[in-house]
Amino acid sequence: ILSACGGGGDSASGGDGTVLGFSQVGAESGWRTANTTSIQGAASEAGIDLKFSDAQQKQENQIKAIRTYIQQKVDVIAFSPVVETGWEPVLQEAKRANIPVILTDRSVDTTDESLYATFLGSDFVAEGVKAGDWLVENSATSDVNADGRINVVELEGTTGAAPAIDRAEGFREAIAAQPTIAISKSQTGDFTRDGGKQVMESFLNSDKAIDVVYAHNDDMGLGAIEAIEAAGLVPGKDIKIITVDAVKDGMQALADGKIDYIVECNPLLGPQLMDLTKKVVAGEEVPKRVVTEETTFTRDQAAAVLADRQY
Ligand code: GZL
Repeated sequence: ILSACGGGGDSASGGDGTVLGFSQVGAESGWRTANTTSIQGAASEAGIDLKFSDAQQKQENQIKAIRTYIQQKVDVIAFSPVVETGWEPVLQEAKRANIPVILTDRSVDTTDESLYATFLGSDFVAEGVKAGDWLVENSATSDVNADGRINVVELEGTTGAAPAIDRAEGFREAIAAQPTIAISKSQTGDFTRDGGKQVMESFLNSDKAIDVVYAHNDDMGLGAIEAIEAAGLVPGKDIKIITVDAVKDGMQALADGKIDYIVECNPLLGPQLMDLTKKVVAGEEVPKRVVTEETTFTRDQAAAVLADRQY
């Protein structure tokens, strides 16, 4: 879906005529819709003419959109790569067309760093480490099975996506500090609420001794809560839940005691993206990597900030 929105390129909107072509992953989660809102709002604020496309989580749609932006001779292309691999051909085409590319949110797996000007987004490995560290620090209070082990099941993000790969890696790095913690099952729920619910239903059907769910985003954690309650169990009590994002619905569940800990992944990348876009157009140096600022939330912390959350 290609749509033009944001500040017009003409002087009437105070715009400097910069045209930014953006290919978004889709609208799969609360995080994603908040990210889109931030980008569209920031483009209007900055007077940048935004051409926006929603790839519905399909890489071929993102590649098509990038090719369209190249044909339209936009000033800058930005996108959030749905998966890490398969981008070099279309990024070579953008480079040959002298159109700079900004990666936002997720990164690509390439050794040729000349294919993009900068990558603005979170450190997903660090997010996974924060999630694992919390479990290690709270493993004493977590219900352990008769065999003294803490049985973790993992709801993975989209297969091949940087946040899924890195959040899995960081979590495993952290829980290695506590050998009683073991991940018994891991399956993708594709970052969606329905995906998390369906996978959690299958986990519960085959395992009655689950102690912890580690979900790579709030939406899958919220789906898992539906499955846990449908099975007659109490989320946050019978089964502890750790998620990543900190969107409103996740923070509400945390404050309500159904989720135990949330690692924030900040979706409000719009203003920084527009600042980087203007710098790149002006030919100014930009850092190759801009890491997003973000924190973590316990139950009490969520309750304290819930009313003020923007998304
Ligand atoms: C993370 C982002 C992930 C979110 C999910 O930066 O790519 O994709 O964690 C979203 O909610 O679907």
